[in-house]
Amino acid sequence: MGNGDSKINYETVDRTDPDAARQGREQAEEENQERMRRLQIEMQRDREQAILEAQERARCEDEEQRNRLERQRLEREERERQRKEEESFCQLKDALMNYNLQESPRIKKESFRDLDIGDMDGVRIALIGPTGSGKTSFIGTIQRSLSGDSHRQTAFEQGEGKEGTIILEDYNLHPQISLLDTRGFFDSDEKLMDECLNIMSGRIRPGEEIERGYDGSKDKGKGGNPQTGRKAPHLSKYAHAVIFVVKANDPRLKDGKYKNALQKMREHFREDGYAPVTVITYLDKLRNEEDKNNAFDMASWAIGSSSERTFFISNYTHTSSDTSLTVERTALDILDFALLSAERFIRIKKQREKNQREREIAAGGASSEAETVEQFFARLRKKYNWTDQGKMKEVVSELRKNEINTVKVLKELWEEVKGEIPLSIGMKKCLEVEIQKV
Ligand SMILES: Nc1nc2c(ncn2[C@@H]2O[C@H](COP(=O)(O)OP(=O)(O)O)[C@@H](O)[C@H]2O)c(=O)[nH]1
Ligand SMILES: [Mg+2]
Repeated sequence: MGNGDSKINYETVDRTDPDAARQGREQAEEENQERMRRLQIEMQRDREQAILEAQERARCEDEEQRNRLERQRLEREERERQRKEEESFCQLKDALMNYNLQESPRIKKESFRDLDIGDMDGVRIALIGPTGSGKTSFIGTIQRSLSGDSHRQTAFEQGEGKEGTIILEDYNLHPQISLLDTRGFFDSDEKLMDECLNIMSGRIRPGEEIERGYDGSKDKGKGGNPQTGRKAPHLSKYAHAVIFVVKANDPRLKDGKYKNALQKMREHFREDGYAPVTVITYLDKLRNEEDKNNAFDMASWAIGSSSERTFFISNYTHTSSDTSLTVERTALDILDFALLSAERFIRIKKQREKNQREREIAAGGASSEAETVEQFFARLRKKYNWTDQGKMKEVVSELRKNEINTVKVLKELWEEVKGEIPLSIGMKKCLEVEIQKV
């Protein structure tokens, strides 16, 4: 890392103004709820009709009429099945539209118990795959499945000449979900690929030299972009889940070079705790089950993915954009699965952070904001060989009376309380130094 002249541009794509986006979301949500209400009415009507038909069937003696009623019954049952499917799709859509990591994660809420995720502003899902595999179309398909026609296919409308210059591009799909489109990834040199992976998986740690990676060239006006010019990415800025996107029967997948690159990435991700999902696009070009099996075998040979984590989809494209419940259902299922995977990743990372903090505190090392005042004083006592334990207890209980329980609060209120703390000037000096380090 470090001294190469490679350059990664990482920008947030937001083509709509926030107000319009919010309005679009509200409208889409209302439309979806209206659709659910309509379905419920229709389903109720079907149920009523079913009762009437059953009565009619019981009365009926004529053979021909009985056959007619039987056909009617089968048709109605088929209709009911479709409506149930549509309803379940609308419910998933509603849940995803209202997605909130803190309030309503897709994993059990208790999974985050004892972990502070208040600093996470959502989840980011990275899409990885060769040029032409359908990444951008897939983003467009998800966007449309989630927001209906209100912001139709914004991901499709990107400028052409960008490929190759912008390698990582964030789409704000939803206030809490963004999709990271990796462009021209496979075509660039290996060093650049490494750096991309490092940023995505948070392997480049705070303090390392990566500012140049976050090129601020797109940062003109608008008060700056929070993604760019950032020195050390916070967990909330990493990719939290990975989706490999490959085109069904893409001949490149047979090439050992691609296989190498894909498996190298997979290895890299595994180490970091990701469980990547695979999406095989161009389902519309597969004629039968055998084609599908072949496509799966080829993708799985190249990526090493398992069948439980692999999905097939026919993306919405410029030429095929008729609304399809099957396509949208698949797109949202994949999104849902990826969110789940992202949340598990966040949980693992947060748990690791917490363990690390506790170890550091126990070892008397670097302090943290969450450290309690007791822990803080215990640590300082060891470090500076303070002997007067009674004094220490008195100070802590004085602080506690004033609702100062953690070092963070102590730091914030230091100016107000420092005069009142019953400690020697020397001890206060040490305290001051340590508080500054927090
Ligand atoms: N028939 C079909 N075409 C697709 C599908 N997904 C993408 N495409 C087309 O494949 C081409 C490349 O897709 P694009 O999303 O730009 O790929 P990217 O380079 O990975 O972002 C475009 O012409 C798309 O319209 C699909 O599922 N079926
Ligand atoms: Mg693209």
